[in-house]
Amino acid sequence: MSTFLTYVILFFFLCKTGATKDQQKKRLLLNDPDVLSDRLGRLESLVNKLEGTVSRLTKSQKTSSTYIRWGKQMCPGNDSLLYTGFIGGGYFDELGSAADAVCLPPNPDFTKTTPYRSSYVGHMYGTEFETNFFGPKSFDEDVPCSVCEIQDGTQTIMIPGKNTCFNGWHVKYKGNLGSGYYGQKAATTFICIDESPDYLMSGESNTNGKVIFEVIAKCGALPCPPYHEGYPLTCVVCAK
Ligand SMILES: [Ca+2]
Repeated sequence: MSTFLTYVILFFFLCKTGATKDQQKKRLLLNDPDVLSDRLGRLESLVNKLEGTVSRLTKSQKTSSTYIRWGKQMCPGNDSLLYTGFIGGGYFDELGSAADAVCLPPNPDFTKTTPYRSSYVGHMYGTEFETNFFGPKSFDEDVPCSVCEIQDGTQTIMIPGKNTCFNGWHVKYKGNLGSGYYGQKAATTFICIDESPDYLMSGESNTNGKVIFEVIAKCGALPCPPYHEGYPLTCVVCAK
């Protein structure tokens, strides 16, 4: 038993002595100017590397996104206006019309400046509201659009059927879903028309072109509820 106690005491003594020597070594090293200089150098190098990483990450996070505000001549909030122009697209009564809508700029550039005579072409028309649904006396009014760059996020999404955004996203603009009339020849796509649209100046006459109607729900494969037969669909553009 006494031998065992002797070993235990010896063990703790050796440990304590070892720790004390280590501590002394550390104190000595920290008081050594060469060691301090070396450590400072390594720290500076590490800080430089970290600064580079932070700078790269900050730049990559500044990558923003654009969206089109259909029916409006300005962007919401602090978003930058790239340009405001005219909704362009295919003629409503032509079978081969391009289906999509585009936001045409007001200052187009041309490389060919004589009228092209071939019949084998695509057509670009302006766009009219074809009902009074979208705004006061909107029927036949020509419709503008704006291309906006978001300043407070990097992603945008258009949600048909909603006029609020999900958690973590914020509303850029909300309004009503628009498309062509189902009985017309041209295919179209759904676009989100601002709830309070502007009209192009002097555009109230009936000249047709691409035309926009409200979109209503049709129950069946579409579950009702939550949808309702005949209810016009809202829409929202969200960003985060
Ligand atoms: Ca018109």
